[in-house]
Amino acid sequence: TAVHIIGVPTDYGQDRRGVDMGPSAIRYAGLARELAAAGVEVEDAGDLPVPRAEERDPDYRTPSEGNAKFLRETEDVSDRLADAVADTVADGATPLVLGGDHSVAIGSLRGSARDADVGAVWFDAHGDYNTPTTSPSGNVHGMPLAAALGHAEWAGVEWANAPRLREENVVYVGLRALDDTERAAIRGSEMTAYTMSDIDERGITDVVEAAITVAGDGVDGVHVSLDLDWLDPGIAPGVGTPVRGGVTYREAHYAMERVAESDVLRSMEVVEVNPVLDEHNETAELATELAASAFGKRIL
Ligand code: DIR
Ligand code: MN
Ligand code: MN
Ligand code: MN
Repeated sequence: TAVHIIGVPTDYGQDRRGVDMGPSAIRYAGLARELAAAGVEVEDAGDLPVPRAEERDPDYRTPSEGNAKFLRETEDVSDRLADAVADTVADGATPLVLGGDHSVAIGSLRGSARDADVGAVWFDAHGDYNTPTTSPSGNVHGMPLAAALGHAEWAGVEWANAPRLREENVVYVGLRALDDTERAAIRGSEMTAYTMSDIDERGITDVVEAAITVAGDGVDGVHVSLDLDWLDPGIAPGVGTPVRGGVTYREAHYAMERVAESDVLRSMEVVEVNPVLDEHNETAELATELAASAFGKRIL
């Protein structure tokens, strides 16, 4: 496998500055070296140019005038990222997108699903299924799955939709923090949701196996979205919206090892690493190790 790294230093999608340094922090933690050690051919495509949030006006509204912030900027980044991801896949390589906040998933999903049917596994504490009118925060990092699936006000928003991603092939793993409207929308959808309670009850092996099977059913490949707040904040403190009770170091590694073994990975992103909130770049180091596992690194 060849992996192409695409950095997307955005922080438009949430309120804490610093997540735009995620791509640097992850590279500094040795991503290319770790992937090479895993036997992967690596090419670093650098970062997409992302204008600084301070130089922009967050207040442009629509889709359908909700409260979503920086939508114009998010559209611009999503368009360019979708092209980069689609081109990478067309070249026969696997894109590894480094966020930035989770709004980058809009572009990743649209690009990955441009010429193929794809599923998605969402490793996250959160549902990321808000819309500009249901969102309590107005932060687009809480909306990318709804955007890609064309849910509610996101319907027909061409730059945000991934028409060849179907709800039936979208699976959450490790949910533990949902907004009320989000909870209702997820219950009413065709997505599959495994919460932390499911992991407690069935174990990570069983849950991840089921997730990959559902996401990969009848599609050409699977997009893996890894939000570092999926992990317990004790081991991943450098995230903007930590939620206690997350997965452990070994559970996370096992899940990524299983992703590698399943051989369905079409594209991946690692998001929400914020080195400003972290003391020794621990979270970026963890992100690096987990990406290496997802691309085939083994203990023995
Ligand atoms: C919250 C937080 N549900 C929101 N979402 C996060 O702002 O919509 N997603 N942190 O990862
Ligand atoms: Mn997220
Ligand atoms: Mn999250
Ligand atoms: Mn456009």
